[in-house]
Amino acid sequence: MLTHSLPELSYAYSALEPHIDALTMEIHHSRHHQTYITNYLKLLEWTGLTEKYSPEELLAHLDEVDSEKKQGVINNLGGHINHSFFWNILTPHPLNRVLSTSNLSAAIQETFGSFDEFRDQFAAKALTVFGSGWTWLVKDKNGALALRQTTGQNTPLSDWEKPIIGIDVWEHAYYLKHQNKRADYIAAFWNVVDWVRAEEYFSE
Ligand code: MN3
Repeated sequence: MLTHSLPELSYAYSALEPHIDALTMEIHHSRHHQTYITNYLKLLEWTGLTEKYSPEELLAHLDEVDSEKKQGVINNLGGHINHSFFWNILTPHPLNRVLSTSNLSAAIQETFGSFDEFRDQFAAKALTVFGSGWTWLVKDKNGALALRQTTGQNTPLSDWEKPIIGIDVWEHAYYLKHQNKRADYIAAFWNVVDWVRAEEYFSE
């Protein structure tokens, strides 16, 4: 379960090499992700809200946050929730990197026509997020698969949609290795997606 502290990765920073490099992983996790947590904890100091609610619960109780602090909390709490999700949808294990025959693969086939078509549409969305944001495969409120773009650290959870996979396309996620070539980073991402985990999220 997610807490208000930095979750440990289940793999080493270097474990996703050569697809995602160790230095990017280290800075992204230990600095960027940590900073989101530090920032919203500071904003909510003395309010008791982080003792009362888990991160996901807090997202559903933003009405209890002072109006002048709300956007800062949304940005930084979103950063914590999104990055915690992101680390778990990546894997160093070769067997997990394959989408085998499953409920999810059948749903992708049905929704997008084929896996290649899904991948092309997802990649096109990830490529066209303007500025900083994310692209997601989600299960919508009706249980159907859909693609979403979010800006900043907004999360599909705020719209009651369940992320199945997601890619962080903020420059900090790829600039060290790929500079401005976001398409190369998206291409590398497909090599490290944990489809076993995605299947679990889809089936929950
Ligand atoms: Mn990031």
